[in-house]
Amino acid sequence: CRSRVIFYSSSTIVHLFEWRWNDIAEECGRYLAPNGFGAVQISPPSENVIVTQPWRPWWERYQPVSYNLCSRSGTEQELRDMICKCNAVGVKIYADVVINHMCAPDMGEGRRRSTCGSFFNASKREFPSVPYTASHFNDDKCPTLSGNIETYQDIYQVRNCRLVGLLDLAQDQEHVRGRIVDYMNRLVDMGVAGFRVDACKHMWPEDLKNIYSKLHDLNATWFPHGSRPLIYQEVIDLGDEPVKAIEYSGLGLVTEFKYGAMLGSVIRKWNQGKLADLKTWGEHWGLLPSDEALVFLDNHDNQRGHGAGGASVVTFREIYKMAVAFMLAHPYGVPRLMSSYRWDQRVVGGKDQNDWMGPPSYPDGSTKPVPIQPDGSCGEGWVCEHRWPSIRNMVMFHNVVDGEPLANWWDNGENQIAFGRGNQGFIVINNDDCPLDVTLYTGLAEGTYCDVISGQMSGGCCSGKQLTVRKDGRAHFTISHSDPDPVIAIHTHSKL
Ligand code: LM2
Ligand code: CA
Repeated sequence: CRSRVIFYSSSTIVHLFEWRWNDIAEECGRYLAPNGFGAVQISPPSENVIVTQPWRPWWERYQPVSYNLCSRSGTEQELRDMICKCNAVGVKIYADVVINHMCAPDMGEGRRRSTCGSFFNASKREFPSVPYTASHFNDDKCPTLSGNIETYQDIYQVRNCRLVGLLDLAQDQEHVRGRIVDYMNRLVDMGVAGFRVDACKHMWPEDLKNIYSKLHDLNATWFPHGSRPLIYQEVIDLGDEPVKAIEYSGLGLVTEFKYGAMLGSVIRKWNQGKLADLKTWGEHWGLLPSDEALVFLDNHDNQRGHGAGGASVVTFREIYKMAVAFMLAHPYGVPRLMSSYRWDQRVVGGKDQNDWMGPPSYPDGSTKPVPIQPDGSCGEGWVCEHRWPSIRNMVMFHNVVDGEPLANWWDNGENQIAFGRGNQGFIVINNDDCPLDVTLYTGLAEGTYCDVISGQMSGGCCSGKQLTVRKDGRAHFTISHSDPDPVIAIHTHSKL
């Protein structure tokens, strides 16, 4: 495996939720690298409990029983092979690591109920293949009678009690930290470039700091000597609890949950929200400093009513493309895209009864491969948002304008906005119920540009709308409000 030369910085992460390692390996070479994606977030690679009631839910992977590397996504060898192939084409792998807890105590015992066949006894809190025993859990420190987190207003409960009943590991013990560090270092040595750390809110920042400080440098086969793992920590801070995202931001990036909740609300025009308000989008909205924030519209939890973010978050089901275009055009944060699978929603009393449903799979529970159709979309229930043409093209826009400041903002005071990034790119969005028809200063050089939302450049030809930037840098834009994609985006690499 050798590395390709990269001419632009590509930072966009795509979460290939529940994909098999073999499919990710192919996707890196055939699609992600050529289209400028920077990295893949993979589902947890560690061995987990097999849940059959309900049948093989996606969330069984958040109940580890060991740090052996086999799961529904594949074997350790397949994982290794995938990491190698992706690194070889310059696509980084970030592993989702579940280190706050093990499985729930009522998950039984034996070898049959774990994805690699490792023995465990949940009720006795014994996980011999790590090994962990009862003394490695936090129960003695948890102040509640149930042993579970009962209120999020008490930081001791949040950190030392069981999250939704899951056996809570004592990261203040050297033994526990050591097993976690060994696990993460095995992945670093295999070539991952970093981690999405699950449930950080439920671990003490000083323990995490200790763990991160013991991680190896990235594998020098693919990364410059001395490179450190990139860590983004899942901390849900919507502002109403005593645990704050800033407690973690010195340690790595932090997931900014306000981003998707607030942007979704604005795009839905809830509470008098309008796109013009986004002129000050970023820190002014109470978001973390831009260089500390991992940003996303939806994640695997809140797209199905789990986790946090609420009803305002947008998903593949609606208004996703406009929101993605804004996110990838705007300089705030490190962006992550969701790549989902479909499931049948059955909402009863505000709750989706099918929110547990796992990925497309065979009757024996094994995950189906991701087939690619002739038109480039995915089959078998895989949504593949990252393959939607306008989303793919906005990933390249994001790369082309990297490092350029927000420039030439325009709005109509309502839901029509436009902005540029230095003199490298320009985007116009119409979320009003009336046409947009306006001449704007773009900052771009004179010439004809191809709109990458309605089409793209290929072989010197533009398959979408064409925009003419005049000598004075101005261009005339029209966007119908009935256009299914009421966005125009042009950049220096889409010049005819
Ligand atoms: C996360 N971030 O902090 C993950 O993003 C989220 O997906 C995980 O919850 C959670 N933390 C723990 O890793 C998911 C899912 C839960 C599910 C847990 C454990 O959202 O619903 O809980 O994984 O599999 C399930 C049941 C729940 C039950 C629990 C324990 O849904 O009802 O609680 O298992 O048996 C009694
Ligand atoms: Ca904890």
